[in-house]
Parts: sequence; structure tokens; C-alpha cells
Amino acid sequence: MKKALITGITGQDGSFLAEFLLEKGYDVHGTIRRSSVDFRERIAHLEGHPNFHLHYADLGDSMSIMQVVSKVRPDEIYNLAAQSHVQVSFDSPEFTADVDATGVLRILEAVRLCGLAATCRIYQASTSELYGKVEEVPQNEKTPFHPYSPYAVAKLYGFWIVKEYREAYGMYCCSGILFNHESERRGETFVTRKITLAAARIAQGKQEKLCLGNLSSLRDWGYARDYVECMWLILQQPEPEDYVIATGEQHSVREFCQLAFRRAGIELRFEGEGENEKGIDVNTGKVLIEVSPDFYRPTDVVNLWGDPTKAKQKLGWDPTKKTSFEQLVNLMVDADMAKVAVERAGEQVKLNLAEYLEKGIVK
Ligand code: NDP
Ligand code: GDR
Repeated sequence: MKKALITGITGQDGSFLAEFLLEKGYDVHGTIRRSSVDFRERIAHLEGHPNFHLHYADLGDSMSIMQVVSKVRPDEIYNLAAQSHVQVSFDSPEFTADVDATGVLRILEAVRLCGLAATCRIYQASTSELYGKVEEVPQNEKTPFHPYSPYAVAKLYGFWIVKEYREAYGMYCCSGILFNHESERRGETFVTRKITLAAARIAQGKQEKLCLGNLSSLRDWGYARDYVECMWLILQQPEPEDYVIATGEQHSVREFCQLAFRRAGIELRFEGEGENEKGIDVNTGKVLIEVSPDFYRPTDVVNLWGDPTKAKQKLGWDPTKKTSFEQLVNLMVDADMAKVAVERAGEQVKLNLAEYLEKGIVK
């Protein structure tokens, strides 16, 4: 039985990858961090599985990484752990650099020092943010990088140190340069999930309006569940190489809003420009979306569009057979509509109970 170690197993991608590898028959080990509240929601359904194991480790703590690598002695490591929010990286640049840049080095060195350099394959979660300010579209493995946030600069170090260990020590380590991928498990402060959750809340009368930043930003959005298979495929190739994973399609934040609100039963029209742009309900005339400079970034990446030709040829990646943009938006909105409906039902139960207690109907 092959052993995989996933850092960042509690995150969106980590949880899907753990499911995928368990189905493939792997013994799956994941790293978690101690927290005063429970952040294991995305993997709660896997706990108790005989091939699923969790270990405490932090990418900022070499000793914890050495411990887990030497204990598990994995065949494959998927380094997904990161401070992954681009806007947050402007507020916490040093922490982001420590985890997203030096953290990668700590993993590579742990593998080497534990004598696993010749046997352990390493996947590094690189990102389309590396292209940053680049104006060439679409972007492929040969497009030069121009990182445009503390997050992207840290990830650039991660990309290069992985390449360096491959060339210096002959290690099987590679990067997946993944474009944005989303899901019903996406963190609630990333733009797609922020939109789908707001659409569901507004449609069910639980929120008045949604404030966003740059509505014109363009992204190549795919479905996270589809993308984790590529992480695995990248590590199954005869030679270690870096790959762009993307859908090859580009959409704006505004377009995402339009489709998401439509799925929630609200037709929007957009009026105005820049900070004055608004998303208006065509039936009621109510302003539902406003632009707030609070969500602008000091430097923003506005034109990402991936060219996954290499992945198509070498990995057999076929985005046309995967979840489409519209399907992605729909599945996210449907999940959030259900979540909000459950929350409302819970609130109603509490209200009823309070009323029954007050009236003495229940004691
Ligand atoms: P999430 O933010 O959902 O998950 C990040 C994970 O990293 C969480 O499990 C988090 O743990 C963990 N983590 C954060 N800091 C540390 C630390 N110091 N030590 C150990 N673990 C830590 O990200 P995604 O699942 O979306 O992304 C996975 C990876 O892929 C990230 O590296 C991201 O940068 C990269 N990426 C993501 C893309 C996307 O579109 N989703 C695209 C390209 C790259 P905790 O739960 O305790 O916070
Ligand atoms: P990104 O994702 O920065 O691409 O990083 P995010 O969803 O945060 O932003 C996408 C674009 O939307 C614009 N935007 C807003 N973004 C957020 N978060 N909140 C808003 O209110 C808002 N309004 C507009 C942003 O300016 C941006 O242009 C994600 C992360 O998963 C990274 O870890 C990963 O490496 C990249 O995707 C690929």
C-alpha cells in the first residue's frame, strides 16, 4: 500500500485529495495544526477510516516536519499547506513568506535528511499567481513570471527551490501551476464563495447586499475536485516536470455574479463604472452589489487565462469532459442555498422553542 502525506489536508484541496487517494487505496496521512476551535469540518467525514491518519505539524516548524516525515516515510508528499489568501498576504507578508516559501524548503530538506530523496515524490502547490502582472495570454509553462503580491513572491521561491532540488539532488519533485479552482468547500473569503453564499443569503432574505472589489478581474476557474486528480497524475509520470492545470476559459468576477444570482433566482443588471458600479435586481430595482475599495489590493492580478496544452498531451487532462464554468457556479450556489436553508430552519426551531418555553408549553 502506497503512503501519501498531505500538508494542508484541512483545506479545500487537501480534503478532496484525501478522498481521491483513499479511493485509490493509499494510506493517507495529513498534517493538522492545533487550533482553539475545530477547523476539521472538511475532513470530518474521513476520520475513523482505517487508512486515514492525522499528525500535528506546522510548515513554520522544521522539527515538526522532520518528525512527521521520519515517522510516516511517505512515498508521495503533496505540499498543499499555505497561507493561501492573496489579500491577506499584504497584511501578513512575513508569515506568508515563512510558510509559503521557507516552508517548502523545510519539506524538501526533511525528505533529504530522512534519507528519502531517492524514493519520495513531492508535489508542490504552485499557482497561476506566479504570472501576476504578465500581459501575455494565455499563460503556459514557458510564460515568464511576474509575481504581484507577497503571496506570489513567496510561491515563486517555492517553485524555484523545488526546481533546484530536482536539478541539484535528482529528486522527483515538481510543481503543478494550478489556476483558480473552486468548490462548495472553498473558503468563504475567496471571491467565488463570497458571491455564492451572498446570493443564497440575499435570495432567502438573510442579507441585504454584497460588497466586492474589482468586478472586472478575469480568472480561469475550474472545479477543485477535478483538479486534485491532476496533482496525483503529475506524480505518476516517468520524469518529474512542472505542469499548468487550467480550463483554458476566462470569465470576469462580474460574470460569476450574474450567473450565481441567476441560479439563486435573481436577475442582475450592472450599471456604472469602477467604484460606482452597482449590481441591481432587474425586478425590484434594489441595489444588491456594491463596489468597496476595502476589497481592492495594492497590486491586483487581473488577467489570468491558462493554456493547459502540455497537461492535455502528457496527463490526458481534458477540461471539456470536466465540470464546466456554469456547472461550477450552479453546484456552489445549490450547496449554499441548502446551507442557508438549514441555518434558517435551525433559527426557526430556536425561536419556536423560546416561544414554547415562554408560554409554558414546554418546560
Ligand atoms: P486553503 O486555504 O483552503 O487550505 C490551506 C491549508 O494550509 C489548510 O489546511 C491550512 O490549515 C494549511 N496551513 C496554513 N498555514 C499552515 C502552516 N503554517 N502549517 C501547516 N499548515 C498550514 O487552500 P486551498 O486548498 O485552496 O489550496 C491548497 C494549496 O494550493 C495552497 O498552497 C494554495 O496556495 C495553492 N493553490 C490554490 C489554488 C486555488 O485556486 N485553490 C490555485 C493554485 C494554488 P488550517 O486549516 O489549519 O488553516
Ligand atoms: P485569487 O482569488 O486572488 O485569484 O487567489 P480571490 O478569489 O481572492 O480573488 C480573485 C479576484 O477577485 C477579485 N475580487 C475579490 N476577491 C476577494 N477575495 N474578495 C472580494 O470581495 C473581491 N472582489 C473582487 C480579486 O481582486 C481578484 O482579482 C486564489 C487563491 O486560492 C490562491 O491561493 C491561488 O494561488 C490563486 O487563486 C490561483
